[in-house]
Formats: sequence, C-alpha cells, structure tokens
Amino acid sequence: MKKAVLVSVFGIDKLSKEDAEISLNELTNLCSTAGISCISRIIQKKNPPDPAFLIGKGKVFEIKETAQELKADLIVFDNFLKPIQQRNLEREVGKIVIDRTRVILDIFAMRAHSKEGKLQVERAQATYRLSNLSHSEIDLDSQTGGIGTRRGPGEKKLEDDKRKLRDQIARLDAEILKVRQRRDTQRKNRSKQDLPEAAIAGYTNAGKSTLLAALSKSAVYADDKLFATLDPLTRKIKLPNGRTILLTDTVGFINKLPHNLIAAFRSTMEEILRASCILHIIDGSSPDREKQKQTVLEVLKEIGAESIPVISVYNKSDKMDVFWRSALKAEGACIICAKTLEGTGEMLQKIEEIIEPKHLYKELTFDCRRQNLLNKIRSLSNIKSQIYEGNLIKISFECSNVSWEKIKQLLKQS
Ligand SMILES: Nc1nc2c(ncn2[C@@H]2O[C@H](COP(=O)(O)OP(=O)(O)O)[C@@H](O)[C@H]2O)c(=O)[nH]1
Ligand SMILES: [Mg+2]
Repeated sequence: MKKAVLVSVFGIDKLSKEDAEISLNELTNLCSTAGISCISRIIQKKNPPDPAFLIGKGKVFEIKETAQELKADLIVFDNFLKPIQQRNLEREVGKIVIDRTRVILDIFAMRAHSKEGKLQVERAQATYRLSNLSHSEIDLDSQTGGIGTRRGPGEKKLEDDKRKLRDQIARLDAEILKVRQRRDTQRKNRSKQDLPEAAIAGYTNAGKSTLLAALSKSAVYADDKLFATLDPLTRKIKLPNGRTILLTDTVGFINKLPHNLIAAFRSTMEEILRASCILHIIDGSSPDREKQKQTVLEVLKEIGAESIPVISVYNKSDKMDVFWRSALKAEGACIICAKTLEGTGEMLQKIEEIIEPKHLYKELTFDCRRQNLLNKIRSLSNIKSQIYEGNLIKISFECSNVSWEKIKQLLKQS
C-alpha cells in the first residue's frame, strides 16, 4: 500500500471545519479502496485560496516536513487542484500530488469490468484531462498578460492536445452508444451462472467491505479452489441452508460526486444487474442515513435494477442511537454489526428466501366461472388437485412465497 498525507482546505467549498472532517473521513475510505493508506492529515482554513498553492505557503512547508518525516509516497488533496497548483505543490514538496477526483477515477478504473464501464471510465479520464488543460490555458493567459494576440508554441501544443482529447471523447461516445445497443441482447444471452449472485451496494463508509471481509473469515465462508479465479471483490458465502452463493462488493456511492464522473459511476454500478439480490448496506449511525438510502434506491431504479429484490440492511448497530434502533426493530428491519457479524444470520436467511423461495402448499375455493383467475393461478403455481362442487371449484396447489403474494393480490383485485 502507498502511504499518503491527506490535505484539506476549508472556508471555500467545504465551508466549516466539520464539513472538511467528514469529507476527509470519506476520502480516507476512498483512498484505502484505491490502495492508499492515510498516515496524516493537514487541515487549514483559507479563503480566498492561495492562487499558486491553494493552501497557505506556511502550510506547504508543513506538508513537506510531514511527508518527509513519515516517508509518505504522495499527497492527496480533498479539494480540486488547478494544474498549476498541482505542479507548484509537487515542485515544493518533492512528492506526487493528486486530488480527490483522481482517487475516485482510479477506483472506477479498478472496478469497471463491463465494456461500457471501461469506456465510461476512459471518457471520464479524458474529460478530467481536458478540464485540466483548459485550466492551464487560463494560467497561461494570466502569465503572458492575457493579451492573446500572438500564439506562442506552448499555446499551439495546448490546442493540439485539447483537440486530440475532444476527438477521443467523441470516439468514445460513439463506441458507448454502440455498446449500449448491443448490451440488452448480451444480457439475455449471458449463460446461467452456476452459483446465484448477491451484490452489496451502499454509500462509501457504510461498511460494505468490512461485511464481506468478516463473512469470509467466518464459518459461513465457503472457500475452495475455484476461489482463485473469482474477482478480488467477490467471495463465496454459505447460506444457512447450506447453499453457496457469490457475494460481490460494488463501487460505493460518494457524497457530492464530481459531475463529470456521474456517467462512469452509473455504468460501473450497472454491473449490479447480474445479481439476483441486492444487499443495500446503510450506515445506521450516520445522521444522513435516510437521505443516503433514498439516493441509492433512486439510482438503482434509474439503472434498471428495480426488478431485483433489495434487502435494506442497517449496519453499525453498536454505534446506533438506542431509540432509533428500537424503532427500526419494530419495523422488522434488518440490523447488523458487520464487525461482530451480529444480526447477519437473519440477513443471510433473507437472501435465502429470495434466492430459493420456500415452497408453500395452499388451498383455495372460488366460483368456477372465474376461469381467468384459475388460469392466472395455474401460471403462477403447480396445481395438485382440482375439485368441482356445484358452482365452486376447490384447488390445492404448490407455489413460492413470491407467487403466493401475487395470487393474494389477484384475489383482492377480483
Ligand atoms: N462501529 C462500527 N464500525 C463499522 C462497522 N462496520 C464497518 N465499520 C467501520 O466503518 C468504516 C467504513 O467501513 P468499510 O467497510 O470500509 O466501508 P465501505 O466503504 O462501505 O466498504 C471503517 O472504519 C469500519 O471499521 C460496524 O458494524 N460498527
Ligand atoms: Mg469498501
């Protein structure tokens, strides 16, 4: 793992120190996902920001000292850096300097498996470089006095680079469009997997990776030689009934995701469409939990995952407000502590119910002229017997609990 010093400047976009701290916690988590461990934090209030370094000059020296002392490999800024600021900082500090957007882009690049996902990430990277170049053009203008009547060789090269990036983006757009049109048919043709798959979704910091790691260390883990061929973010897990499933961690939701990364994020999320069931992990100790929950559900709907059953799982029960926890319990919500695996037995049982619906045996009696109803029930179940008594028909049948819910709806409607 690479070691990094994290830096945040507040007073500009991150208004208060508290905002900056929350955002830095999220960045710490994003960094660890990207293989970077955070060894120190430096925070400063600075408004207006320093044009050359963003952060104050005195702090630049502190960053340099800290990075040397702790043998950091790089510096990660939580704020957006202009290219000139990034270059100045790298020169002064003598280490690689990146910003939050770069970390997120790296994570997306690691997580994108589908053709479209990869193309979207490539597009986001090109857009990021293009916006950096556009910023450096402004810097160039201000350095030359900004008269702009004569074009120097630097400017010509800049124009060339920008044109190349624009061409690349246009090419990617065309390719993305083509892949999109092909995608639906591919999805239908995808060969049935041997093992059912469940996906873990939710905000970054909700505890998704902790849950997957804890489950894979516990007795419910079903490792075998096949494991080596699995995705590093996928684990085999045993359900209470002994059935093995694949559980996959997905790319996490991020607060205030930079606008130019939204498309890449969505298409990476679309890989969730493979799953037969989604575990939606919510940080139950976060004051933003309800808002975050709604955002996740909306995005799932937008990417066309609304037909996949979602189990809402409230994590961090150990840190939850007691009042809130009992309210959730009363609703029958799934509450867990990923660290101790408390409550996860029930969660696995819910997965089981979705993946392997229990068979129910039911009997119904209704007017035998309701042929339509009978036909619908037949399509949803396995009818075992059918006895006529006058105007009535009595049927006994076998069905899944999902079908039984549908049949109950039909009975209510008619
Ligand atoms: N108190 C508490 N902390 C947890 C729990 N589960 C995860 N965490 C912590 O929450 C932070 C984010 O966890 P992580 O699994 O990386 O979240 P992810 O971004 O959703 O993958 C880490 O510091 C975990 O140690 C839990 O059940 N209780
Ligand atoms: Mg994670």
